Amino acid sequence: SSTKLLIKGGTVVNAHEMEVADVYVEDGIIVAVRPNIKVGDDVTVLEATGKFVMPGGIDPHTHLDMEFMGSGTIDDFFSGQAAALAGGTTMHIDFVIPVNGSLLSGLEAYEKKSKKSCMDYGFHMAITKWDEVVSKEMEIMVNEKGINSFKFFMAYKGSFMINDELLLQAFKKCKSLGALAMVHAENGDAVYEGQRRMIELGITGPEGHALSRPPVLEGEATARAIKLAGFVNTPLYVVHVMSIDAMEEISKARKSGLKVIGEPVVSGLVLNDSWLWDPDFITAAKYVMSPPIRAAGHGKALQAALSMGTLQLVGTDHCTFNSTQKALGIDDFQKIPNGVNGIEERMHLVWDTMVESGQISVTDYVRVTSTECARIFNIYPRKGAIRAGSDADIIILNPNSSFEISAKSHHSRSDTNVYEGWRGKGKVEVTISGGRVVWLNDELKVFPGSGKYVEMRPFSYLFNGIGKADAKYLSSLKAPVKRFRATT
Ligand code: DUC
Ligand code: ZN
Ligand code: ZN
Ligand code: ZN
Repeated sequence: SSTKLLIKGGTVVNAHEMEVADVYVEDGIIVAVRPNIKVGDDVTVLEATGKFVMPGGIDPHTHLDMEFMGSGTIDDFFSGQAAALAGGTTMHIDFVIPVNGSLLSGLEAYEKKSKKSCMDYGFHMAITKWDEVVSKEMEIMVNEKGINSFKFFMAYKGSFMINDELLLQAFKKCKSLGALAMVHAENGDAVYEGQRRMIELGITGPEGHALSRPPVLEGEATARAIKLAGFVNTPLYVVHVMSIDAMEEISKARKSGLKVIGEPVVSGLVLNDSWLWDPDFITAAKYVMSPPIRAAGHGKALQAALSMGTLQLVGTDHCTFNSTQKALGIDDFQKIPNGVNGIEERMHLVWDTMVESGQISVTDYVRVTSTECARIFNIYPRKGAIRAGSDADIIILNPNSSFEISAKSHHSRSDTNVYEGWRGKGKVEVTISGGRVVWLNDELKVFPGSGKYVEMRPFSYLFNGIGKADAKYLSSLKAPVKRFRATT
């Protein structure tokens, strides 16, 4: 059976232009985008006059159904994606965690977990140790499994962290595969020292988490990763940019021509660290994530960087734990499972904070919430565009209606929400996923198994020119200098 859908009279927004037009969808694909499309009465019509018709959001950074710090995240691929759809996000890219270091076993596990998906999704691969076996497995991931990005950890000393020597090998491997290297940039050795210091001082509460890993450690690791990636001439993607310190390193690198992508997450853009000092443990602990949410000025600076293009796209690091799980760290902040929600709130909060406030345009909104992610991970224009041939992942946003965030009404399984009580302008009234209306009149209609795995191919636009730059560099090297021993 073919589902036919017409979205009538809305302002269709893409990353570079907007126009009043109708959008006609058949069998999950956008067939036509132009004014005054005439259709028969077998077509479902959605009225969108005065509203924005935009590509569904793509969240580049989530953790669904993940084992982390002794706990499993509360949201799995069904509840997390249902929440996403209710908030206007129609695709996410989740991080596969290897099993005992094996990428293949890790992927197998995530293939099972994601069977219940109700929206499209892709995978990054986290690398939790580095050796020749892993290096070989990376080839399989890229060439056969549709994964074109690998995340390396400069933090989590004693578990995931890899040193600079291995990081360089890993970067070179990514480059040879045309895959994008990503880093969690915090100096793990220094974080370890910071944690020891807090415990010595008797600071065991959630504020100790922030104090033990200050912005300077994020800035240092970001700078180091950028310089090492530049040394082997491969692009770099810095996940969860939380501080001015890290952002300024990215800014400097981009000005010098390096291919560096910076991803702020919603929590870092709109929250500040004041909650971490709340006397109620759970209230404070729910804001614990790594890198930490920073003092107020950082978020504002990250917003400005996003508006200027210094940072390119917004993720969430959605990684939810409920109150009982957060309570594991009641005597020691190091045991609080790290992570906050955001997959459902991202589209609304970016609209409210960036567009409503006048910091970015509506077209830029589409770019930072959807199109740029699709381009970086090489799935554009299948995703990230409202145009003939693209997947029918579409939202209708009403700029004149408002949203309100609460754990009482959200669709995540988490019992708390770090954006509790937030009210704002601009509401996602309709979400269309793969041509099906899944969110309408505040009601979700989602089915486990309806989401598709989106394979991502290597060599996105970020790799353009790299071969040439390498050739130029190599040819600029002179032949070895012939030396003679001086005769005296
Ligand atoms: N940080 C978090 O807060 N959660 C998941 C992983 C990470 O790096
Ligand atoms: Zn473009
Ligand atoms: Zn991380
Ligand atoms: Zn993460």
